[in-house]
Amino acid sequence: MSQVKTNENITLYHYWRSSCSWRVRWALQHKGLAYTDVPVNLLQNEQNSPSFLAKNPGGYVPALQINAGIFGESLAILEWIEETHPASPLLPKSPADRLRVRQMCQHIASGIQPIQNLAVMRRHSSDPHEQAKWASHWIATGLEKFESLITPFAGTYCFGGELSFADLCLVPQVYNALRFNVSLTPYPIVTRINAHCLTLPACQTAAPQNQTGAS
Ligand SMILES: N[C@@H](CCC(=O)N[C@@H](CS)C(=O)NCC(=O)O)C(=O)O
Repeated sequence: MSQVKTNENITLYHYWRSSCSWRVRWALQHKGLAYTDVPVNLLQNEQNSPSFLAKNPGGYVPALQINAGIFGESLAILEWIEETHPASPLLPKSPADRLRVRQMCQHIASGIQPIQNLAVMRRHSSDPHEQAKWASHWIATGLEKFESLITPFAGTYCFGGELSFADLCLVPQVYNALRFNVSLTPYPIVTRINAHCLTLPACQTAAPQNQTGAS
């Protein structure tokens, strides 16, 4: 990715395996925006340390520092990236099409991901086996509905022939699905889009295994 000249000084607080962080890393890479990365180790509960909570009171990664301000919520961050760096767009042109892409994003970001978050799984059970069963159930249910949702619109990507926020949400969610042994066989469109996106250099550079601290 060639880097774009930008007036912002960007720092990303993130965790290598966090699907929400991957969305933002991918958008930054896709737009060619340079950033400093600061790993936040979720397994060591660093997201709840006083120093991190002072940065993002939500206690979640990712958080993006832009010059003096620091912001949480991956989809809000994606919107900022798109608004301030419109080249190589990640949203379609018409409002109705944008609405459809945002619907796809929310299906994953509000409907699937939160239920298999670390804090939620731990609250559900202290047994790792039970936690995994919980996560795989909700991911499979969510992906089944996502497959139906995108069926009328999908092309190479979730929405037609152009990469969009929806793909940035889908691929990290599929990564989580595989971590929890969810079979992708019932979701052929999701499987095809995921396989294609994984060939994109920006997606790869942003992928979990290529981040600091990955094991
Ligand atoms: N809605 C938030 C959710 C962020 C989120 O759930 N992040 C996860 C990692 S993907 C996290 O920090 N989990 C820490 C925890 O569960 O304590 C976003 O999209 O940024």
